[in-house]
Amino acid sequence: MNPSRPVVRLHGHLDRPTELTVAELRALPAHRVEVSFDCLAEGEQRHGYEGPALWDVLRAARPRIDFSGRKQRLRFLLSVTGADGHRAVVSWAEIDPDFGGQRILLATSMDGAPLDTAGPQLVVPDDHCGARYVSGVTEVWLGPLGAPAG
Ligand SMILES: Nc1nc2c(c(=O)[nH]1)N[C@H]1C(S)=C(S)[C@@H](COP(=O)(O)O)O[C@H]1N2
Ligand SMILES: [Mo]
Repeated sequence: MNPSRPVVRLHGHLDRPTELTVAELRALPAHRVEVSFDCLAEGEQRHGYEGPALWDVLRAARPRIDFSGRKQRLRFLLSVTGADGHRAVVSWAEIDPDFGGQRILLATSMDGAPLDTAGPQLVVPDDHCGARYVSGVTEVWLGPLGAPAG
């Protein structure tokens, strides 16, 4: 990986797994959001982010999910990993317009500053806590949850 031009690896249950740079993410329709979230360490943060919806990024990679009904997709989840190993789960239903329809973004800029070098940031506008705002995203995995064990 070229550290000055980080890529996000989209993998898992996808017909078109791929690696995308921040510049390539900008080719998708962009959304702009102003958010505030609470950080346990730093207190309240306010930022403006711009970037494509995670939903659009994933649809382009062709999720191997049966969309004929609505129940089949509910066991799918996304695992989003940052460059430092910080990782958060997003359930498919959170971003699916038939369910939560949250406008979760993979931001390509923060407060007007491009994230090409740092890598994109996950933006979860409805979260009160900032911990899912995973920065320097390197990996998004999509897959189904197996039968609960243990
Ligand atoms: N990769 C990565 N992203 C991360 C974290 C982290 O430790 N690693 N911390 C999270 C936490 S706890 C918060 S509150 C926000 C802080 O975002 P900010 O530094 O942009 O204000 O980033 C989140 N994103
Ligand atoms: Mo935080």
